[in-house]
Amino acid sequence: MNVIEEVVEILDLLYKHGWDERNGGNLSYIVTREEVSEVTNPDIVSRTFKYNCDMTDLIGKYFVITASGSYFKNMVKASEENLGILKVLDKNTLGLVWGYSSGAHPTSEAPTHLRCHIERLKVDKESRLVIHCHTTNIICMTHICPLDSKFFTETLWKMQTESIVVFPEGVAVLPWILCGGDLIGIETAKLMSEYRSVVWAQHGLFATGKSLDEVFGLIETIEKAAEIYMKICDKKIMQSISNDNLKEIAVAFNINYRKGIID
Ligand code: 2HA
Ligand code: ZN
Repeated sequence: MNVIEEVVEILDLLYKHGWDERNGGNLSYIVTREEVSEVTNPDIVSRTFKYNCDMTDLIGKYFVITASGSYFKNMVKASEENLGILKVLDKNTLGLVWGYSSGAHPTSEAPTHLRCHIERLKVDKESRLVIHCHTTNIICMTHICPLDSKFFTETLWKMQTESIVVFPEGVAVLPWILCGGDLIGIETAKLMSEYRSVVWAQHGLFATGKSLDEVFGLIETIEKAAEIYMKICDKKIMQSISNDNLKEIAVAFNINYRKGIID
């Protein structure tokens, strides 16, 4: 499979899980020149897009980025319309080398994605992927829980044994902020220096990582924990995972979990 086929497979799965209705969600994925060459000539730029965010750290890199207004539902049948491959040409410019065949441009969240990549690459040189999606139960939690990273982290860790193994750094939470703008991008990117996932209140999730499988798995695990929470939050609890249980998991799996949550 080439990178476009790999990305389409994940976007289709996100759609089928119900996390990307209509034009909800977006993705950006760093791909190598060799991977781009399997799809198109990496040196022919057909259009450019200007941004006022500073992309100096990303110059020369290629990205697969979902199109503005694209429906994940349609990715399999119309990937060339709904996806683009772009090269960071200079500090403020993306150049299109493939895709957006109906004249589209990158997702409105592109500057947020690029800011997140810059922060993640500072702490993890192998980081490649940012996915934004509208995970139902995480959104539910932001209506009824305190919008506090510590609360979300502890609660999600305690919903199932796997949580602390999959996201030992926890999850960060932002209050409601207008999407598509600079402020939400700057605030999300700041949190990305410590977290791979950031919850947007009443909106969804931003998740990052090294590979399509890793990030999809992170989203699935966080959303599964949130689903369990939503199913039991109004029930009488007979027993749950204790702080000591979590510490036992951490020792057994050699997990360096975020301190200050359960200790
Ligand atoms: O692309 O999800 O946050 C549509 C969105 C904006
Ligand atoms: Zn969204």
